[in-house]
Amino acid sequence: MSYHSMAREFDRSQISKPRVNGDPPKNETFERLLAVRFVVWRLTLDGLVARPSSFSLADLKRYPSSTQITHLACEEGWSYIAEWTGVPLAYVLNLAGVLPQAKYVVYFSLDRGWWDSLDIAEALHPQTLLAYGMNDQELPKGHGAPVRIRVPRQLGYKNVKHLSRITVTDNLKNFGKGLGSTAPEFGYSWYAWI
Ligand SMILES: Nc1nc2c(c(=O)[nH]1)N[C@H]1C(S)=C(S)[C@@H](COP(=O)(O)O)O[C@H]1N2
Ligand SMILES: [Mo]
Repeated sequence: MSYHSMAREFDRSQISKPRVNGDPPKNETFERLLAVRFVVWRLTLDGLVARPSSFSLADLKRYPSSTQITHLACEEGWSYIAEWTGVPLAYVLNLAGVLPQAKYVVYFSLDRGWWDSLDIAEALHPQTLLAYGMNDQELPKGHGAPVRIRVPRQLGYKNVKHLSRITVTDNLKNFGKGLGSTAPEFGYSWYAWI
């Protein structure tokens, strides 16, 4: 359970049948983005950073990529192993320059209802990815196109799909009910380490 421990990584032969939990966003913004294969999609990065930024999918794909074969475990009791490709969140945070007073990274979906947060240590962990690929393909619509966060040390719900914005903050009080995520509003824990 140390901050530096790594989630287990698997062999290609262990990749299993994926399962989708949650429908893609049902709004015009998402439909429009999908229709143009996300070329106008941007990921906003703001808050306690030296250089607030916005990234296209092409920008993210230009950065150093990382691939992992890891286990996604839903709190409801099912799981699967898949290969995920993306840019480490740490890389993108370092481009923007996280300010010293930062404590959490909060991230939001194009699906308005879904958002969650990580502490800075988890956000900078080498296995925490902004994933745009899954099992050697573009990230499918059901699994979070164009980009989702992949945090393999944490339960499924922390792995928010269809990202739209990331903000860096020193406290979680001003987001939603102040619990750091939608999940705790329904009785799940914010701290969802496996
Ligand atoms: N935007 C969004 N992100 C989401 C969800 C969702 O419904 N919408 N479901 C969460 C839950 S509960 C789980 S278990 C995982 C499932 O990811 P998968 O559908 O790619 O298997 O995504 C998480 N991220
Ligand atoms: Mo889940």
